[in-house]
Amino acid sequence: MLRTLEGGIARKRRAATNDKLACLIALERKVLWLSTWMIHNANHLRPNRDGLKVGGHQASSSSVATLMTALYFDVLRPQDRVAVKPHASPVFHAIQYLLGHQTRDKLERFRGFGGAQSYPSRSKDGETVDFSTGSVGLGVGITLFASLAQDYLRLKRLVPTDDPPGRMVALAGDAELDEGNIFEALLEGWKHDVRNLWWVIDYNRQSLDAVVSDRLFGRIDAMFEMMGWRVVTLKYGRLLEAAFARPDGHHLREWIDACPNSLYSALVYKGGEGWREHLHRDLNRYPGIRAILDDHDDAGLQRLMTNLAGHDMDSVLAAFHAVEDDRPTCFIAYTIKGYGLPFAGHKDNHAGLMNLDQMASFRRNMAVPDGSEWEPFAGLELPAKRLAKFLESVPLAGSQPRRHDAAAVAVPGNLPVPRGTRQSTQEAFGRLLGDIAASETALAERIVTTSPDVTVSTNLGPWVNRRGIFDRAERADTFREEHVVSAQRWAMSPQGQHIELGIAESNLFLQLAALGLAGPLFGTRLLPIGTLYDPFIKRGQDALNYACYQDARFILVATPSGITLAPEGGAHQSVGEPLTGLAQPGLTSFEPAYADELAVLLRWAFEEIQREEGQSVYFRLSTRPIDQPQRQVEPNLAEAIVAGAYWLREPGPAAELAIAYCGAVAPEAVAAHQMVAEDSPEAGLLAITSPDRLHRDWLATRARGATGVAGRLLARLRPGAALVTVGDFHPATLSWLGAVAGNAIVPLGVDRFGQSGDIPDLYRAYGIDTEAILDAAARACLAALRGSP
Ligand SMILES: Cc1ncc(C[n+]2csc(CCOP(=O)(O)OP(=O)(O)O)c2C)c(N)n1
Ligand SMILES: [Mg+2]
Repeated sequence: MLRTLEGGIARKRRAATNDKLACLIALERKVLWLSTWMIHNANHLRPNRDGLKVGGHQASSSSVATLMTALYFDVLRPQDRVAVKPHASPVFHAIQYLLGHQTRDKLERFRGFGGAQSYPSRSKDGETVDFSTGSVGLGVGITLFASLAQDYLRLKRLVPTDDPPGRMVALAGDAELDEGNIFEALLEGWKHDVRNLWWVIDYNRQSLDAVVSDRLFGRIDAMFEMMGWRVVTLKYGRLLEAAFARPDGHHLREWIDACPNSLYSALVYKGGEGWREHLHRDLNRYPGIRAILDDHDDAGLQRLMTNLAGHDMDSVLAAFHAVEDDRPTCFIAYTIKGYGLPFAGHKDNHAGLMNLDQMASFRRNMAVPDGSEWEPFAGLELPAKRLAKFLESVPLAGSQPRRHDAAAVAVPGNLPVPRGTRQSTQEAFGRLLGDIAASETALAERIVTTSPDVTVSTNLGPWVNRRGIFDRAERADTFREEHVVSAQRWAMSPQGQHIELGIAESNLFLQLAALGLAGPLFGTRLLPIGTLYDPFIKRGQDALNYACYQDARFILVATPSGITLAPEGGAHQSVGEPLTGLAQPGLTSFEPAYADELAVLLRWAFEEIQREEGQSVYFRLSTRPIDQPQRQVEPNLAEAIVAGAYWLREPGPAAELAIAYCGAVAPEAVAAHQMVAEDSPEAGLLAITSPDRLHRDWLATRARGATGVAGRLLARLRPGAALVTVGDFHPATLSWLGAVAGNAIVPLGVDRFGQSGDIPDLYRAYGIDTEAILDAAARACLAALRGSP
C-alpha cells in the first residue's frame, strides 16, 4: 500500500518536473525569438531617420537564452537581485515581457527614444532592473558589494531576517573577466567573507573582436577556487554525455576537450559537414565513432556537437538547484555565441545582425506566422493555456513590487559648527562626523562610512573610534589588547559602521553604489559616506559614473586635494576633479573654504541624498588650516552657501571689480581683496562654495529666460565690470562665469602637473597667490576699460 503511494507520488513529481522542463524549453525558444526579433525590428523594420545602424546583439543574446530562461522562470526568488550582462539586454526585456512586466510598445521601440534600453538600466527601464549594466565588469562587481551591503543590514537587524537572504546574481560575459575591477572585487570579497553570491559566466569563448585565447582555459576556475568560491562547470549537455557513454565515446570527449577554441567555433559555424570531415579525419579508426557519425545526419551532428551544457535546460536547472548553501558560487557555463542563429560561432558575430533572408528562414524554424511576431506563445508546440499557467506560477511573476520604498531618515535642523579659529575643511569634516558619532540619533545609526585604506588620513578616525569597523565576525583590536598605544581603535564586529576596503578605488565606488541602493534593494536606507584622496577619483571614475547612472545615493569626501596638499607632492595633486564635479550627472559637488560652510552643506547633503529627485554629493576638501570667519550663519547665508555663492565682502554700488574664489585659496583672495579695497573700496569678494550648483542653475534659469543665482550676484557690479576667479583647480571650472553677465574675466587656476613644495612656493609657481590675483585684477580692469578681456 505504502509502496504504491510512494510510487504514485514519485510518478507525479516526475510528471511535474517533465512538465516544467517542457514549458521552460518552449519559453527558451520564445525568449530567443523575441530577443532576435526585437533587434531585427529595430534595425530593419522601423524607419531610420539618421542613417545610423541601430544595433543590438543577437549573438550575445542567444548565448544566454537558456541560462536566463532557467533563472528568471524557475530559479530566482523575489529577494534575489540580478546584474545581467549588458549585451543580453534584449533577452532580459523579452523575459520581462513574458512575465508581464514589459510592454510590447517598448519592445517595438527597443533602442529608440523612450523604448526598452540598449543595456538594462535601473533609471530608464525602471522597476525590473536591479542593477544597470553597460560598462563591462562593473555589473559583475556590484553584485559582490550588494551582497556585503545585505550582510551589513541583516547582521544589524536593520531589515527583517525571517526570510532567507537574497542571492546576488551576475550573468557575466566571459570577456568581462578581462576587466581588472573583477579581480579587485574578488579579493575584497574574500577578505569580507562574502556570501550569497552567484556569478554565472556565459563561457562562449568569444569577446567582441575574436575568439578568446585557449590559454585562459583552466585559469578561471583556479582563480575562483583560490578565493574560496565553489566552481560549477557546465560543459557538456545530455546529448553529448550520452554519446560519450557509447563505445569509443570517450575519444569524442577527448577530441572536443583538446579542440582549440577557434577551431571549435569555426566548426560550429560550418555545421554538420564540417564536423563530419574533421571527426572522420581524426577519429575514423574507432568503430564506435564511425557508428556515431553514421547515426547522425548533418543537422543531427550539428545538434550533437553543439550540445554544450549552457544550452541544455536540464543540465542548467540541475546545476542551479544543486546549490543550496550560501557559499559564493561561480558557474562556468559553456555556450555558443550565436547559438541557434546562422552566424553561430563565427568570430565576427558580436555585432552581426541577421539579414532579411536569414530572418525569414529563422522565422520558419521558429514557426512564427506573419503578424504574430510579438505573440507570447506563437509557434510553440505547447498549448498557450498551459504556458500561461506556468508563467503565472513563476516566483517572479505577479505585481509584487521589486523595489522597496524605504522610510526617510530624520536629519537634525543643524549640525554644530566645529569650534576653532583656524582649521582645515578636512579637520572640520572629521569633527562633524565625530560629533554625529557621539549622538544617539537615527542619523548616526544609518550612516555607514567606507574608505579604500585612507580612513585615518582622510580623518574618518573620530567616527571609526566611536562606531567601530564592520565585520561579520567579532575581531579584537590586538594593539589595544596588547596595551600598545594608538590613537585609532581598530576592533571589528557586526555592529561596526565603517567598511574598511583595500586600496582599489573602483571597489570604493561600487561599494558606495551598493550601499546607496540599500533602500530600494533591501528596504532600509543607509547614508553612505566614502572618503578618498581627490586625485584618485580618476582611478575609479568609471565606477563613479556607474554609481551615479544607477541613481545610487552617497556622499563622497575627497581630501586632500589640489596643489594645496603641497609637500605631499606632484603625483597626488588633483587638477580636473572639480570639472568632473561640474559635469557628472547625478552628482552635486561643493568645495567649501570654511568649517561653518561645511556644517551647513553636510547637513544639507544628508537630506539631498534622500530626496526623490536628489543626487549624490561630492565634497572636495583640503588639509590646509585657514583662519575662520567669526560669524553666525543665519538662514539667508546658509541658503546662499547651498546655492553655491555669497558675497563675503559686499560690492559697493556699481562696483568696477570683484574677486571670486573657491576653496582653500580663500586667504589669498581675502588678502588680495583687502589690498584692492584700499584703492577701490567698492570691489566685492565673492565666496563660491559650488561652481557646479552655480553652473547648473545658470543653464537652467537661462533656458527659462530668467536670471539665476550667479546672474543676480553679478548684477551687483557695473555691467562689464572686471572679474577675477581663483581656485586650486583647472581655471575652466569658473571661467564660464564671464559669460553670465558679460564681465571682463581673468580666470586663475592650475593647468599643469605640479611638484612638491610649500604653499607659498606652489601658489606663486602656479599663479594663484595674492600677487597673481592682484595682477589678474589689474589685467581684468584694463580689459573692462577697453571693453574686451
Ligand atoms: C568597459 C567596456 N569596454 C568595452 C566595451 C565594449 N564591449 C562591449 S561587449 C564587449 C565584449 C564582450 O564580450 P563578452 O563579455 O564575452 O560578452 P559576449 O561574448 O557574451 O557578447 C566589449 C569589449 C564595454 N561595453 N565596456
Ligand atoms: Mg563572450
